[in-house]
Amino acid sequence: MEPVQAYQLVYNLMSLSIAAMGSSFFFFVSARSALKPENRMAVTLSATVVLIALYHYVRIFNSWVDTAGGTLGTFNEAYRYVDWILTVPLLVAELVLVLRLDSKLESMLIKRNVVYAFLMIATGYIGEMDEQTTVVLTSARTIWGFISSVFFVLILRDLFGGIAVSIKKQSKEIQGIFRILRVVLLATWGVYPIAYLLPTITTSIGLSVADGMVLKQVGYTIADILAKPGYGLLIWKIATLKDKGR
Ligand code: RET
Repeated sequence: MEPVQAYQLVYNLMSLSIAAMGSSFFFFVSARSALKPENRMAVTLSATVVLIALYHYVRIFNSWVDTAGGTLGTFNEAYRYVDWILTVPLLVAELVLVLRLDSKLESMLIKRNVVYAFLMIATGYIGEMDEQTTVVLTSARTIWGFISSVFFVLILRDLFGGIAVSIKKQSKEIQGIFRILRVVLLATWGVYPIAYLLPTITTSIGLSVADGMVLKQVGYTIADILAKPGYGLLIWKIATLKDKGR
């Protein structure tokens, strides 16, 4: 990729992300007030998530511009991790909350998965600081990435196993949307570990180190738009069905 094109691609995606976070914040705040009070919490969390992300994307965008895409100084990746460490536990919690499971199961699932989410991001961050650009199994990027993935698998195990049992008690419509939501979650959350490893494989597939960094930013940014506003819309849809008593 030409350096200028690469810079602009990421610049435009980050700009789109700011627009997506800001507009979806407005939507979630308006939509939540139309729900019955007992169904509002999950949508409130969606609004909180996109507001946190709006702030961080302004910082991320500024860092991209200030460092000319990492070519004039170090692009600050820490903003993403601060954003994720705050938002991923909230995203997990809203998924459990919107289903209105029995309160014992609900509190157990939330507590456990909030801890897993926190550890997944914290351990991933340690590896992210390693600027490894070739595949080396013993590099900090690979090892911490692996440790982080263990927590990722534990979250998926609860979402696909733990919750699945109580999902059978939900209405057919909610079961249908929940299935879509799970696939969306797997497909979008799965992009993060792939993007994380991209910088280490680009040189082996004939791309440059700079391409690897750009593709990682593209992957993280698109995944964030789908995993926050996109996911929030599905959560809102479930909340509206609960509202109608379905
Ligand atoms: C890391 C490190 C490498 C291994 C794994 C990772 C997973 C990250 C995930 C992030 C999800 C973020 C979301 C943000 C939206 O608000 C940390 C990249 C497994 C799953 C959903």
